[in-house]
Amino acid sequence: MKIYDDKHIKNIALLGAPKSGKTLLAEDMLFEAGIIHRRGTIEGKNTISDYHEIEHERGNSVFATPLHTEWKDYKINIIDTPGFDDFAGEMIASLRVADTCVVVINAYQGVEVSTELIWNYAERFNKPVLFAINQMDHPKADFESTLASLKNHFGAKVVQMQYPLNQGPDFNEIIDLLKMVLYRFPAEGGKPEKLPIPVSEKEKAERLHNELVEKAAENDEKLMEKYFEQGTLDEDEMRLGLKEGMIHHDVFPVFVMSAKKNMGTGRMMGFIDNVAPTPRESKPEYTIEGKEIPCDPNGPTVLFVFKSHLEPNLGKLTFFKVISGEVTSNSELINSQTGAIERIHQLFIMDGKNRTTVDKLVAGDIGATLKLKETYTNQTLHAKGFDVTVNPIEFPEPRVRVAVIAKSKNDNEKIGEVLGKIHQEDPTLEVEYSKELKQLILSAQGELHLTVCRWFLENTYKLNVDFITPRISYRETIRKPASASYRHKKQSGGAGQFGEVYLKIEPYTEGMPEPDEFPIRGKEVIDLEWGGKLVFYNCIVGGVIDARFIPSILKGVMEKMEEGPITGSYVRDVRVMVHDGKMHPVDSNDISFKIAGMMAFKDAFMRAEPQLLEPIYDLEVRVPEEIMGDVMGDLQTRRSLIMGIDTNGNYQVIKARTPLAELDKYSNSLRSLSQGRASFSQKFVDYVPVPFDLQQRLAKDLAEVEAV
Ligand SMILES: Nc1nc2c(ncn2[C@@H]2O[C@H](COP(=O)(O)OP(=O)(O)O)[C@@H](O)[C@H]2O)c(=O)[nH]1
Ligand SMILES: [Mg+2]
Repeated sequence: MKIYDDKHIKNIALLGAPKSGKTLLAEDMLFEAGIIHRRGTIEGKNTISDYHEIEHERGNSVFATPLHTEWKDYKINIIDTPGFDDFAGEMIASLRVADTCVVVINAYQGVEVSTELIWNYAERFNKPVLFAINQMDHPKADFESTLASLKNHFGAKVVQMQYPLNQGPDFNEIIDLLKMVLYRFPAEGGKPEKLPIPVSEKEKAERLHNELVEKAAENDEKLMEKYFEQGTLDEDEMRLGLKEGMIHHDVFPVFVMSAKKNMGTGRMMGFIDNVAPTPRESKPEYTIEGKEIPCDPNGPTVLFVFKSHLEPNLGKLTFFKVISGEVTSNSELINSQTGAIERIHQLFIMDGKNRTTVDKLVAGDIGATLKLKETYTNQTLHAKGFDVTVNPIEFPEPRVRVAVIAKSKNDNEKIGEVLGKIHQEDPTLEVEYSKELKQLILSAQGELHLTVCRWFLENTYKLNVDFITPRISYRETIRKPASASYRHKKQSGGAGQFGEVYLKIEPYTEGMPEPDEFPIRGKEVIDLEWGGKLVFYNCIVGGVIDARFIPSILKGVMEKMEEGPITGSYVRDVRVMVHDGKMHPVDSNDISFKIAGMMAFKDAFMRAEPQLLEPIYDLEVRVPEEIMGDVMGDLQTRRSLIMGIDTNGNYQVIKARTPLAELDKYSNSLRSLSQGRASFSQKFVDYVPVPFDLQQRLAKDLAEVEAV
């Protein structure tokens, strides 16, 4: 296969709401370019992009799939992404390495909630955007209202490149406003006839063409001058202006097509060839320290791994973009994060499951390799002596959590291990054994993401699991001061045990004055692993407790802090003053004082108005106007505090603060309330007091567990 240099490579990501037709469009692009000779269909489960068994089972994309076409003199690398929010990780990684985002819009739905989410990411990465209005052949296709919804959401930078002359099942004609021709497609699609614009359309086409010329001129002073001098621009000048506009995120060209009928894709590919920025023209990459890495084929080799996964029957497949230099099939590179030396044995261009071996890939290109030992998603490989780390992708925080339980006890350990591996490939999925909850906690982007993860556990790794609602990590604290004492005494044959402790406890707050009730002999401030503090004072006078027993008392207190008196949860934000006690010359020892300390602490704690705290999250829910009421109502049943409502285009953004205990299956409820048209994100904020009745119920639950 031909090696393309950085001037002849275009990297695009196909993004868009589920079912807009991204996968079929990718198929159509490959077909148009002659990479494949037969077009697969979604229903026939035989597209190049959706080749995984799980994608066939579900009937939609789950993974981002890199593909390629060669169109005219260019290689277009295409990454087909899944549209569901649950697979945001795949989408973001693709967006990150693409130089142009092709946002596919369904011609009968217009802009959808997921389109907006994708848009936000494209904005964040400041990537050039091109809109592809697909499904023009659909009976309900409505070009004008779809275009209006684009302009409404994304403003005046949305620039019409084409318009259809007909739509719905008869769709076969497009007027092109750059070339000023009419394309008429044969019934089977493919190469259109080029015809003059009919008289009846002349006026409209001229008007839109002039708008386009103006848009193209706006982005370059020289072009602007020319435009004023000549009153117009030629095709090449327009291309130049549009390219500048795309790079600066000032022009979002709109194309129309039908992937199903193979009409219009070729023209869009031509535009990508001629106008969309090359990797070198795009914004450069940066190192983690913020230093620019130029896209230079003669520079030192730097690869950025944007995706890796275990491919059945093949092994680990690693996808990368060549950020700088070139990579050959025997390059030896270093992983900047782990220091591991990785040898590239084979280099591939991937089209779904089809591999084409190549000898070399240069800066700007996208490729894959097999069997890297220790390199995973979001890591950098670089040439020896050029130690850089490409600024990694910031993946979104997980939004759902479950506890994973092996159906067979023997599998418990293996499940943690396998999930750890899955996390290295998909960083939006996190796994952690919680010592506190005594559960293996899996966090993911949504229920669908979990379903896919379970599918892998069961099918790829042959591990059967249950996902259950995880316990909640409560915290315990106190609301007022209290004192208590405890005498531990045991005299049953042999050496006895004796220790007596008097202590006072108080709620601790940052910056509070030192206690003045007792003389302070010693002080220890402990930053608790689980958040909050314990401040422990030795206030013993006259040596009533020997200094060597003070650490034992602290140990006793800590033990109770780890298993709080109300529900067995961690205790936080308490200060303890040990101010009196008694020793026995023979029987006193560490264990006696530890027990006395623990029991005195527990007793004091229960008198100090103990308060259970629960984790609370900030929630941001984006909903279409019409279902605001339902979503608000649902949030209110979840003990949420509504913090504010903002309007953003057609959507409302509800900001709420909700206890974690009420967020179980929230993504499911939201999906069914909104038919998938709403989305949310969540972020841990703090621990807050649990309402009294709930605290009582939880304390009772614990008492019952302990009684068993
Ligand atoms: N009528 C029509 N249907 C299309 C077109 N493109 C895709 N579809 C159908 O829309 C559904 C979703 O397509 P798919 O490519 O999986 O969408 P994706 O989720 O965006 O990847 C499938 O049933 C396709 O056959 C099109 O141009 N016209
Ligand atoms: Mg798809």
